[in-house]
Amino acid sequence: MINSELAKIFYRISDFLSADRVDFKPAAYRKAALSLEDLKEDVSLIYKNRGLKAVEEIPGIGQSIGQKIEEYILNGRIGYYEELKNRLPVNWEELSGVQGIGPKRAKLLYEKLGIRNLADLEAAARARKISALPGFGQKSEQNIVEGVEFRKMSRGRFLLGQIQPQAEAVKIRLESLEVLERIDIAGSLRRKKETIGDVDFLAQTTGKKNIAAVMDFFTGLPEVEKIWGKGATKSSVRMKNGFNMDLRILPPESYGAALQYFTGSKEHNIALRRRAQEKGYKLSEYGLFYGDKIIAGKDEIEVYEKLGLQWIAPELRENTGEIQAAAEGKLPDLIGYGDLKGDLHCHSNYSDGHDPIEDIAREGIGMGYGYIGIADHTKFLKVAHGLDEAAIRDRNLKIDGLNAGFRSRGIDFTILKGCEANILDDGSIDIDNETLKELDFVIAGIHSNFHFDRGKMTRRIIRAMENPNVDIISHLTGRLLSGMRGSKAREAYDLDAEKIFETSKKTGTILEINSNSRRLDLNDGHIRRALDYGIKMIINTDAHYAGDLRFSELGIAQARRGWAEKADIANTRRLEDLKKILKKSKIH
Ligand code: DGT
Ligand code: CA
Ligand code: CA
Repeated sequence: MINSELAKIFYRISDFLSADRVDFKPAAYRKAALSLEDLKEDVSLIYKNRGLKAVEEIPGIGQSIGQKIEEYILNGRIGYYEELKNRLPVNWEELSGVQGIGPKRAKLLYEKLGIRNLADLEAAARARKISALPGFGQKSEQNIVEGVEFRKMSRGRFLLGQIQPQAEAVKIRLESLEVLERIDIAGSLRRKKETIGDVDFLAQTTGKKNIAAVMDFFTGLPEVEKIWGKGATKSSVRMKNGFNMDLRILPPESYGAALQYFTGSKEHNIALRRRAQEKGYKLSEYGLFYGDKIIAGKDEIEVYEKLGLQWIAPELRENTGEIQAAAEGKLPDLIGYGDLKGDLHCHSNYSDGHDPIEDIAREGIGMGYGYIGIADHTKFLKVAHGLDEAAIRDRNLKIDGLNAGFRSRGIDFTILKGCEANILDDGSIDIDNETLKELDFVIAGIHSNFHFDRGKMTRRIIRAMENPNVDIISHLTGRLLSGMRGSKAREAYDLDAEKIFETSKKTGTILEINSNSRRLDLNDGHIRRALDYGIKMIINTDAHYAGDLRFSELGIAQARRGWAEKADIANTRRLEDLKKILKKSKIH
């Protein structure tokens, strides 16, 4: 599909135009880019089959952009875009990934200091040349240094939520090959790490002809952009979306050992090999050996068993104590992917969500849930159409009506009335307590002033937790991972997590595990630490579309990576039991 290539170009054009401080046009190009990303049909096919007119009729496109699409389809380039690029010849991909660098600043940095890329930017910031420029100061110079560091760290990785569906789709197509006896996803994707470097497939088949057929199919996938290598045991490709995939072919006798090896992590494997050595064995991707004799290899479970270990779920394989726990038979009984009974963080079209409450409820019912909670933004967040007290009450009536409808039709499903209120600078909440009390639950989150220092930020959140009407804190650390659309990363707020966990324990405030692929906040490390405190957590999706409820899978993966069990997660409970831990100040 050229839709995503074109979308990328239009995002760029939009950025170039805003660097030039042009009005309106940047928004038009962004809109076109978004529309192309959502378009199911390949725009070049629309053009081919139904002509330019049909392209221009796509929402957000119109005549001028339509012609540029035509130009790209016919010539593989857009003159207007080339011209803009020549005027500002910087590596925008690199620069825009740095926190605090927008198009206007990039232009200024290029014109005044000749900064074209990340290396130039870092050098200039370290040489203190940036703070002297108009509109920059020492603080923003320091931020740039930190932003560059952070950007370097996260470069070249992709979000789990972006890669997983694409890898699953490829897997399904490979499964359709009759000559394939087995196919598995290994690597960080099997471990459900929040970001993925590349996708690792393992497959089982035998015979030259069959292997060649599988490799032809794999390297011939329509999404493949470049073939790095193609052989009898391994092929590697780059996909049009920018990520790499490896496929390894294995014989049945060592398939399990290879699955273990290529699932990693490297650290887990090193520790496991050491354990094998201590027992007088040798472990490799070919099997577990005693001298020349293979004692395990066919099945992964057997490899662990022969090493005196319980089978370890891939999400735990990071060498953070899982091998010891497996040896003692003390691995956690992890929360399962089907264990959630509801989702409390859904935005409806009363605020900035896309869908009406009834559609979100229908999706929840379809997922087998017993309840969902509507947590619309509140008034401080104007960009998200935040609701004031009166609007909340108005929406509550609507929910009461829908619930009455479920009861009268004998549907065992409840919509809970909630909100995602804002934690203001001093830790107070932007909705009055009387209104909060009328709700079934209250989420509070930070949506402004992310840069507070550690003490101030920690006090701010603690004060919110001490409000008896606040049940849940959403996305505690505010970190954002950078996505494939080049969306910016944001570092976690500077806060004292230990103090917050203590307060959570004391006040009974539940901490959210936000399932959004860019957030996954709490992260795995925090989840594990929270368990030490015995804090309750909840897995929410922060859905802005009804379909987003499905992303709970990512939050569950994160919870499993944090060693969480079913009982640790509030929304594995049935509604009656959940209610007992909500509204912590109220007697039910
Ligand atoms: P990624 O792709 O960066 O997200 O992370 P992984 O874990 O998928 O790493 P990758 O694709 O380089 O390799 C897949 C697995 O293969 C890795 O998790 C463990 C295993 N592996 C690869 N190279 C080594 C190595 O040098 N030593 C050991 N012990 N294992 C390795
Ligand atoms: Ca990998
Ligand atoms: Ca790999």
